[in-house]
Amino acid sequence: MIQEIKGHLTAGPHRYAIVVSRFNEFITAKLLGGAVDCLTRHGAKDEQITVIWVPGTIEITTAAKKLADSGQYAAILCLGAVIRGQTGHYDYVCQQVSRGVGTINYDTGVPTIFGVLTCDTIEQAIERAGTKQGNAGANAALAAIEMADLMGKL
Ligand code: INI
Repeated sequence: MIQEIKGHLTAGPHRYAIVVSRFNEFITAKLLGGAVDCLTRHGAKDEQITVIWVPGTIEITTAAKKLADSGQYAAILCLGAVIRGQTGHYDYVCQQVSRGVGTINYDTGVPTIFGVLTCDTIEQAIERAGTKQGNAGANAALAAIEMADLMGKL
């Protein structure tokens, strides 16, 4: 018989950390709202959620690594919004944060969720921050809840 292991979408007793970038706060505040709303609607109490603000997306991984190393959190949500400008800065920020989040996952084993928008236009970001394309913060929260539950079963 095949054994199947799945994470369920109940927040359980776990603690969740949300690291959110202040850069493009017009967008990231919406992602944060979506993430907190999703966590609480899946059973998390306020005391189980810690929000950490950082200056920009580049700084997300510095805080996330420290939180993962602390062993206090079942999952860490990384929320940011990188929007392409007229220079190559966008590419460096995207590379840094995606590599950083991946490294934290591998190195610490703490589910560290990539909830960073990487968009060509502000319109694309707005569409993913609670309008046409849903809310990427809420999606990140669902992944965090599922992974937190799953990790306890593996
Ligand atoms: N930070 C973002 O979160 N989004 C961006 O779109 C962005 N752009 O394009 O410049 C951005 N830059 C700041 C960066 O994350 C750092 O805070 C900064 O370089 C200081 O380290």
